[in-house]
Amino acid sequence: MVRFALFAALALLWGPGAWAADPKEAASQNAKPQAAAAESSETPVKYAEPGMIEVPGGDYVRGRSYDWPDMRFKWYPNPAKDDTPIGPVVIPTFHMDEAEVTNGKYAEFVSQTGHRPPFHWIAGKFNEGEAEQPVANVSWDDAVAYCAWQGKRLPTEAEWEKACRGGLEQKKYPWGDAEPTEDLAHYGKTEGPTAVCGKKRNELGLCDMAGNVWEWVQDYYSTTYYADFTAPEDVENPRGPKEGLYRVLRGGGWFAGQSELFMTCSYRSWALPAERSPTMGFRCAKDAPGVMPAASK
Ligand SMILES: [Ca+2]
Repeated sequence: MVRFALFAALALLWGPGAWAADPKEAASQNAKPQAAAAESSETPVKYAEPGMIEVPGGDYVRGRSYDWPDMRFKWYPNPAKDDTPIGPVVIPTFHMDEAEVTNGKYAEFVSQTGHRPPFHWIAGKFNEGEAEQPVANVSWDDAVAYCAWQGKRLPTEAEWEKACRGGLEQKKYPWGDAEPTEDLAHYGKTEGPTAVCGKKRNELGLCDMAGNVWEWVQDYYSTTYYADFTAPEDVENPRGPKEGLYRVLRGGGWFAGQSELFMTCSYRSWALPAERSPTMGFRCAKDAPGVMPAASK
């Protein structure tokens, strides 16, 4: 337990910018792509529109509803409690990309718009064999620009968490409370990300909500956002703090230094919007037709 606490404390003291940046050193340019795992979903996926899945609106309990084994120690770092207290939120029905945006899709965007490619692409092109891997080394602004080009937007933090949970209530992970395995998530690696949708989909049919790459969401980050969340109107379609330095990242990534706790549906990370890391990508969302817009800022 103490070892766990020390690790968690170190990870936090290190700071998210630091540990988001750290994998850059681990990600060798010569890293070989992982072979795409076989599609493990047996239930046919129900699409709302090509590549997108409807996330039913309604209320759910947001946040971490269980204790970490050592969090009752007085010295436990406060930022680790940023996903508490839990509370109900209500979001409208929306559409979510089934998968993280891939290199292949991002390359179309780069070629059609002249937008800057990720800095590790050589001569503006991703490595052969990596078309189906999630794009990484993209800033929050790159992600926003890509989604806008697609007629979409980033999901809000509350939307992302609802999508992660699917129909499950107050569970740790997209699949329930069982600890992650190789079949469920791509994590604990040194080589890099893997082709999207190679692991078991969640109940809604969404891929890689835990692991593969961290995902930018729309909201600004504040450590005390959930604790400050007291006004009744905050419950309805929350969109995060009005301002901030950092943007939220969700879902954990492939990198070995990032433990299971980062892959829970409640875990909140953050980075400067300009940060680009081999562990960080994104997916887009969209208002459902005829439903009140979710994010306008
Ligand atoms: Ca992910």
